[in-house]
Amino acid sequence: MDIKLWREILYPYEMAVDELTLKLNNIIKECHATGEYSPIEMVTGRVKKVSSILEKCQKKNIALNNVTQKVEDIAGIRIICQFVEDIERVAKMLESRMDITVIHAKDYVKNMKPSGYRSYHMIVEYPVETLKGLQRVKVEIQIRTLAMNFWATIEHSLQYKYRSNMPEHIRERLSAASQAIISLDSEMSSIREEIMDSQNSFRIKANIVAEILNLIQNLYKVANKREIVKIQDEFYRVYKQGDIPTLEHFLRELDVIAEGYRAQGCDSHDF
Ligand code: 0O2
Repeated sequence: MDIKLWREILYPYEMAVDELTLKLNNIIKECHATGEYSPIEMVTGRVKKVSSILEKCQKKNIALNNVTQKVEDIAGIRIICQFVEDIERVAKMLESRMDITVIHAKDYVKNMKPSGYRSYHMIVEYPVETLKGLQRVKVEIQIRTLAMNFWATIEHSLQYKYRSNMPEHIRERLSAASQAIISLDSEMSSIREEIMDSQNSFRIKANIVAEILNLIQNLYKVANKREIVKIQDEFYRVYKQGDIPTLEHFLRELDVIAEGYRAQGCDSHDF
């Protein structure tokens, strides 16, 4: 197959990876904007290199004209979560999406691989609009915790280094490390509520402060300078106190002032 043909084959996969990465990142953004906890911490994506596709075809005896049917991870998305509990939540979220059709899933979290590898895998179909029309491409979505990802990344590079000859003592140490990862994940899960609470109040506070600063900025354009200085001093005083109810109360008061000036809707794009 010549390079041009590979480019044509891989282009829809690139579109799928770009679109899914954007959409999944938007879930994180939406959660942050609404002050909700995001079960997704981070998203990455890649299209498999031609050399790796060829290697896989050789290993699995796949004819090149069957590549798109038989190689299911040409497009890959990796979703990283903070807690083990988030993995199932994210998987359910994906299953219920209109733009994704789940073909099959493998749960290596419940059924750890002999290597110690843990992750939840989904092979899905995702439609992309290309110049040739609608194409449904397969995408492998891997969902795992930060700790699982740390282990898998290290193990993957060691696999690459040793190929099929990984020394027994390294294998044993990786296996011990994977047990440590299980303990770490379960320890984190046990204090999950506490961690989530503190992250949540940090986000809520950041959102309120952003709204306050936005209103003050809008008032700058319409209110008299002495009043603005007074509002700013009051904001610094309230901000130093740091508690959410006081900040919320200040925001409500500021809202009333802004309403008086009709300054709520002014945005910074106004010339
Ligand atoms: P790469 O280089 O990451 O792309 P498949 O090989 O996908 O056709 P298989 O082996 O049944 O079929 O799929 P599986 O087991 O779900 O593995 C798919 C991917 O999961 C792998 O892709 C790896 O990315 C990851 N994976 C699976 N097992 C391990 C493991 O023991 N250690 C690590 N670090 N990753 C693993 P590739 O193509 O094998 O590799």
